[in-house]
Amino acid sequence: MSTKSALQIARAAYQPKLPKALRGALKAVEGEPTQSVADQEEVKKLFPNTYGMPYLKFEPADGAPAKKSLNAGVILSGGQAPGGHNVIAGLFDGLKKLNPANKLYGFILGPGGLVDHNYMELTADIIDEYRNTGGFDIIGSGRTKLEKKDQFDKGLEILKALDIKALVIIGGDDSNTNACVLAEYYKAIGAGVQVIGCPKTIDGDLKNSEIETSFGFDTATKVYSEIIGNIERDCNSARKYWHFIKLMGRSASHVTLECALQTQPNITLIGEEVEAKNQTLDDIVTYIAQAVADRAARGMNFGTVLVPEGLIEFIPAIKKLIAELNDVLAANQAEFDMIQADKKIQYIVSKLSKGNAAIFKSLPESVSRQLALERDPHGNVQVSLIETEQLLADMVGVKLAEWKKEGKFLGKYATQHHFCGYEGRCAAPSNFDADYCYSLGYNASMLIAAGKTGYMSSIKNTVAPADEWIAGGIPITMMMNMEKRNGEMKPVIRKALVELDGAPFKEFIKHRAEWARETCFVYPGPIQYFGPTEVCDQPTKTLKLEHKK
Ligand code: FBP
Repeated sequence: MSTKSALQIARAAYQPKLPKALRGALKAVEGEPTQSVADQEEVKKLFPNTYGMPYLKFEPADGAPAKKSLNAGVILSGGQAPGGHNVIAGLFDGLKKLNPANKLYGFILGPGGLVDHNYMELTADIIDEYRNTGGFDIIGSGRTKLEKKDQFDKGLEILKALDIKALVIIGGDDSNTNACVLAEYYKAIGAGVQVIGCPKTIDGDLKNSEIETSFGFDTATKVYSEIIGNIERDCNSARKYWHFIKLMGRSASHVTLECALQTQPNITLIGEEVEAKNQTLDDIVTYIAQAVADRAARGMNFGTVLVPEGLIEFIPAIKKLIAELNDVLAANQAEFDMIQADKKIQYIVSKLSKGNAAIFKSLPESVSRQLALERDPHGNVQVSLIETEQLLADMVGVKLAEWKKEGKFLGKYATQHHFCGYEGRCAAPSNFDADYCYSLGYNASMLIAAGKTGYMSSIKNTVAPADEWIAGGIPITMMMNMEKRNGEMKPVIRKALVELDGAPFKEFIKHRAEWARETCFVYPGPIQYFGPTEVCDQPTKTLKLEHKK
């Protein structure tokens, strides 16, 4: 039997705050019809049954209509993010409030559980064990891509067998894209199953004008900022190391930017800026080396560098290489699969254009192997496996050694590297994430009750106290555009990257020269769950800056 810590026991009793908007009887009020963020004609054609639906907002209603009982299913999809259990708890409580006879089934280990008919009923005693805890272990998560008709049909068999009328998919942009395709398909064939999405990902890149933040970002960045602060304090105590810290966030640099705002390290790389400035790997290395040399000239042979996990993909030359690699792999998959493991790299090089082949060969083998050979089921490069922090630390060392010979660098340079990734994804949710997730889940049950499909659960006004949050639904088709995936144009949710004219980035560039020159470290300390509200209930700096609070 597993033993619980004192914090876990105390935290289990926390009652997440539910916005006023979700208390009592509700009615769904329709707003303006929507259209996709781009490529309207193509997206509309692909989603004839779910395109253009209006925004929804829940408002108080008089008396609750009697509800027929219904069964719902839930799937956790993709990378873990703090608060997932509270989404499920909120969904469960909402369903039970609608009708105590309602049942909730969880599909095991992600979308694969639906296709393989692997499920369990989530009863009150199971849910109670997981309230306010981190992780996705209540039913597990997975990255199976739900995209083919036979998967949808196989899923429908079990949904029918369990009399499930609504499915909630808790996932990132890829998983919600799949939720949207599934909603469209089930509606088109009259399957009688609603599909609702929930915005999850620590990466913070599933957001738009209507979704203010994805859940898990708040907790993960607070955990990482605590770790970075601790490293900074160690760094400032020993004054002998440059610490290179890679931060999770596959495609966007939101996590890195938020942690920089919280901890004020000496150097922070933002992938989106690297791309916009058309920088090369050597430009980045020179930039860091110069900051190291400048501090050394003032007697400071130490510092911290934050590196976003997805940096490598933002370097324009490497981005082009990855795009060609994707095309080459998509066009030659069958032949490629037959090639002996030790000949695969050679095969790929033979298919690349001259320029890309040269770049590919110039990369360290560990990096080129990752770019070429290892993809997740959605076709993404697994950047968490590329040790960019070590690569940069070593390349800066080589540059400084050259400068030493030329008399341009007279200091000392010793490095340590760290990766803040998996350490933060399953932390116990902060009050913000505990409340936000519970509300997202509860709100999903209200979207189900309102008979909606193809919507994402939306909770807005999140910089205000939870009481004032606004609840509703956003058609997922509204977030779509067309992008090339595995060599084909596909409808996908547009990822939100760091905006270089956005308030968080502007705040960062206002300070970065000073943070590089001086030692301005901030030590945020651990997440606090109990105590004064200014300590426990703060949203991220990103959210506050984006919503000007
Ligand atoms: P999601 O987009 O599914 O939320 O996952 C995000 C993430 O945590 C990335 O930051 C990271 O690159 C990736 O998952 C790691 O994937 P895995 O868990 O499969 O190692």
